[in-house]
Amino acid sequence: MDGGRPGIGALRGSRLLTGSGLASSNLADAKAALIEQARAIGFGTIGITDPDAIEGARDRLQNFLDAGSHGDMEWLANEPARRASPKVLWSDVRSVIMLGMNYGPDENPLALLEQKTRGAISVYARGDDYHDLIKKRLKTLARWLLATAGGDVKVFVDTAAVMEKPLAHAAGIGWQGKHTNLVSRDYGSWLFLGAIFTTLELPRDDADVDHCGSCQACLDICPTNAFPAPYRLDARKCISYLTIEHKGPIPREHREAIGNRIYGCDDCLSVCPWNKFAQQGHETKLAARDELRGPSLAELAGLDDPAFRALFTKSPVKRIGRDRFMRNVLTAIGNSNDASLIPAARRLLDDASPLVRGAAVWALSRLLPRAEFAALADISSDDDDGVRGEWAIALSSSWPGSSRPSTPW
Ligand code: B12
Ligand code: SF4
Ligand code: SF4
Repeated sequence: MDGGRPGIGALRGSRLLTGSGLASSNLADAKAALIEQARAIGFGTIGITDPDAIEGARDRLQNFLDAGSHGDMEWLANEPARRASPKVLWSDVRSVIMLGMNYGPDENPLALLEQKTRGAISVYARGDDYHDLIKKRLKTLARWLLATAGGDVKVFVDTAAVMEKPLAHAAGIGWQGKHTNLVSRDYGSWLFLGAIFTTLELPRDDADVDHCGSCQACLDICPTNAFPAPYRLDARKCISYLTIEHKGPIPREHREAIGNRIYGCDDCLSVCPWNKFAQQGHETKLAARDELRGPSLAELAGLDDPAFRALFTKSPVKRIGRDRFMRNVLTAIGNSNDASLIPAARRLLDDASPLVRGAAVWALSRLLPRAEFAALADISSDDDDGVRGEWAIALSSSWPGSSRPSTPW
């Protein structure tokens, strides 16, 4: 998800025997002990692969980039050769250890989508930021490996130029489903991934096989039709991209389909039949905080910057900043069909951020009868071209006013 953080942690180790007393020559024993250790510190699944195992991913990554499917995630297009090959990233790497951490939800995320006055934050972002937790655990495991079997290591979670899904597929901890994410027979779609690169030549696992069969539930449910084909995502249409990575106004054609999703989207993950084997996550830091399970849109719309930061302390949501978040909240308000939210949107018409003002215009254009909306418009007074454009488009577009709620004032 996240291209903005430093993603590599390097540790250098001695080649001497220490720790559990395993002989470094006995790499099979080292692997067995590593698996045990990984489970003890909270990784539900682990597999090991050859750094050259994802050769095929290079062309697919290039196709994805050539099609512009990465949108404005320019960091994804930087140095594709490094991204598609662990050895180009680090020539000394001999084995890639892939790890998965279960974050199975305790309720069906799809249920919240019906509650239009509440915001849906995707499951992965309802607790503490997984990057921090997983990075710490990966380092603990990597230090243990150094002390036990020697070698050098680097750890990665999400943010570095590593293709974690194909590597995890090759390491046998699941397969890349048609929604492009890794699916596990033990955890369904709910696994975070992390990687340890090591100079040790550890025994490899077999790649998993694709168990999607004729199912295409994830493709069918996608609200924005973000899959041009099975196994291929156009991120520019994905609600996760639009609400998290995309910085500007949300393109008009996707606003309605976003519904009440204010941070990320879980639809394609939630509908996967392999979730019947999923287990509820046990990491307390990743567990949903009560205040982030469907927070009230009216209350969220009242957050200033300090209040936003306080509410989202340690949460990944904090990363997008208050203005981008408020844009998302206003999009959900515009989709609520609930007149009680008009005052909240009305107040944000005067916000300091043009991104927020523009989104407030759109939300009000959806909630107010035409005459009342037009009476609010003072297009010439906004000094931002984008906001003036929102007014102009809203005023000129056809008005399906009959179904609009009346104003509460
Ligand atoms: C960029 C990114 C995004 C982007 C783009 C997503 C994408 N699918 O590429 C956006 C912002 C949209 C995004 C959204 C999400 N993300 Co994200 N994201 C990443 C990131 C940083 C890089 C992914 C990447 O390399 N994309 C480039 C494309 C080209 O790679 P790819 O998806 O592997 O593409 C493959 C397929 O297209 C396949 N392919 C193409 N054609 C064909 C044909 C056939 C027949 C086959 C078999 C395969 C195939 O080959 C390609 C190469 O393997 C990774 C972390 C990492 N460093 O890997 C996290 C990561 C993928 N995200 C993650 C998560 C949790 C999410 C969300 C669920 C968050 C949310 N709830 O909102 C959504 C899911 C949306 C979705 N359906 O993918 C997790 C997924 C865990 C898992 N179990 O797989 C990761 C691994 C982070 C982590 N460390 O846990 N994300
Ligand atoms: S996360 Fe949502 S919008 Fe993105 S591909 Fe999956 S269902 Fe579609
Ligand atoms: S929903 Fe069906 S097609 Fe999609 S990943 Fe799951 S099994 Fe595969």
